[in-house]
Amino acid sequence: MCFLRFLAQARGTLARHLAEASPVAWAAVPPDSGRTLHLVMGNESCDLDSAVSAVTLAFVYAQRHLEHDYVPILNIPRRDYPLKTEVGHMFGQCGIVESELLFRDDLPGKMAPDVSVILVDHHVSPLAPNVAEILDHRPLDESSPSLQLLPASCERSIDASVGSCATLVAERYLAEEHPRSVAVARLLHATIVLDTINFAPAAKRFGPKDQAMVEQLEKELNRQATQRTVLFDELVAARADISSLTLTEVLRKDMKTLHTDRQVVPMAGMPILVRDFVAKSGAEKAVREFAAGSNLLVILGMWVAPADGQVQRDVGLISLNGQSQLVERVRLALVESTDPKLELQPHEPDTPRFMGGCFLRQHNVQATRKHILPVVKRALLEWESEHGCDSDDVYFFKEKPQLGLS
Ligand SMILES: [Mn+2]
Repeated sequence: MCFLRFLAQARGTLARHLAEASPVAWAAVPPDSGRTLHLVMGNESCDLDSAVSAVTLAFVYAQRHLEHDYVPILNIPRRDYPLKTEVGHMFGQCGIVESELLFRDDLPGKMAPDVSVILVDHHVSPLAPNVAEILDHRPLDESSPSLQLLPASCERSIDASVGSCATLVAERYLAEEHPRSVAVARLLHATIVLDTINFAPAAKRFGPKDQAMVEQLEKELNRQATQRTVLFDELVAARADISSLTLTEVLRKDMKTLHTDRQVVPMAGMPILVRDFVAKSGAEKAVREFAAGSNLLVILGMWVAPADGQVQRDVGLISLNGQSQLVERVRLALVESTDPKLELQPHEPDTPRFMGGCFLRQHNVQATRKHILPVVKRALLEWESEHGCDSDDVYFFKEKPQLGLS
């Protein structure tokens, strides 16, 4: 069966395994079929690696084990798919349409014990008791309690020496002659090139296996290694292309949530500068919609000049209910942070006023959210410990605001 037909049939395959009568629970598979349903799932960022690893591995296994069913699931709600612009770009190039893909919200809430799950590009999952196999390239997270819930029989292929989970899928794809698919080879190839930062020595994001797999895929696709740069630039541009997104979607595109005991603080990353974002008409409405229920919103902007690849970064802090002391506290923590120094300074010319927020240019462009998040968290915890629960100021925190993401 060809790859595209396999994807087109996935929904029907899944439906056969679901109870028609009860959409909230799994049906037992008809006893005479004996077919096990295997769900192949990537991680919740649904980046290119996760999406490609899921669809390609499901296809390869389905063609090799015809006695069972394999269904790829993208681990995001369907409405977030447009945010994954580089996934949409590569899938579109290969003729994969959104309506044929299956998402987390296509699954019922409860998982029957006889459903098998294959995790790609992650290994910590709430579905741990159902996991039969793992392909991942993140170092094993021994501290995670979900690891204890994995069945003893779970096959683990965890290889932190590779830059891309797609390399591990490519290894399996190339190990046997059947099946063969140009789309599968293209998707795996593109993902490895993107994840390894096009094998940039300075980034050190690849190992010998990534190299070997990319070369074998190029042989199959009849491509030259010299064509990689064009492909890499195209994928990076697709990832940063927000032209088809609403401003709220731009905020949601790459967000992480910081939790303390009393606060939920969304940290949005975006491929434009915050100062340019807040200058757009409708920005305030988007901010209120995105951060509804939270007190503080942190926005990290990054702009890569297309001409020379020069990076600019900036940071925005906005209190949704005008708590300027909290903004000031987090601002000070960031300005005084030395590990690393962020080198924050007002924009020149300064950003026009926007929702009472604070907007700073980050001159140390090497520092990322990974560095900024712990500084913000520490500041929030200190703030909370100084302002007891009985203070009027923080009374509403006790409500444990939910992130309104609609
Ligand atoms: Mn990955």
